[in-house]
Amino acid sequence: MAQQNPQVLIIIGSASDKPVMKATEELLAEFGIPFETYIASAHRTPAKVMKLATEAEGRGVKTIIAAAGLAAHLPGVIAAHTTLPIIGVPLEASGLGGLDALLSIVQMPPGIPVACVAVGKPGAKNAAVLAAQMVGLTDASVAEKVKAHRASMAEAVEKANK
Ligand code: RP5
Repeated sequence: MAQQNPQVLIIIGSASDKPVMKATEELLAEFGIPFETYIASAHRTPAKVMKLATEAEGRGVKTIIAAAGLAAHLPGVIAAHTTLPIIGVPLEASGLGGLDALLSIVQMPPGIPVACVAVGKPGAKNAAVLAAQMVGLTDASVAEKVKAHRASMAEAVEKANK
């Protein structure tokens, strides 16, 4: 999905990551946040990853969500090329259940952080919420939508009780 002034970039390591990361796109759209999604791999297309990361701040992007499976170096490599906050989503792409990607993303060296969310679809959703919370720091309409989203979850729990 390409829009004119993206506030958030989603970068996924492979087209095979698209089904899970659809949840991120859906939530960002619900929060009314303009975003763009790219397929770029830290290992297969490193120059493209570097270009996206280095140009993002100048384009007005506030945060980058990076999702990958296996040896998931994508979020860390992006973090190495920009001081924008990076949200990493570990994906399950092997018999290891995503533990490989989780450790690859979360164990960043001091000074170059990646905010790592849960493995798979829960993390894909939380990446969007966390990005919206960041965007909401300077955009009151997004902050309101985040609060409304939280309230709707509470309502859903109460409804389930009835
Ligand atoms: C990672 O390798 C991708 O993010 C994906 O999760 C995994 C498998 O990629 P494909 O072989 O399906 O392209 O880099």
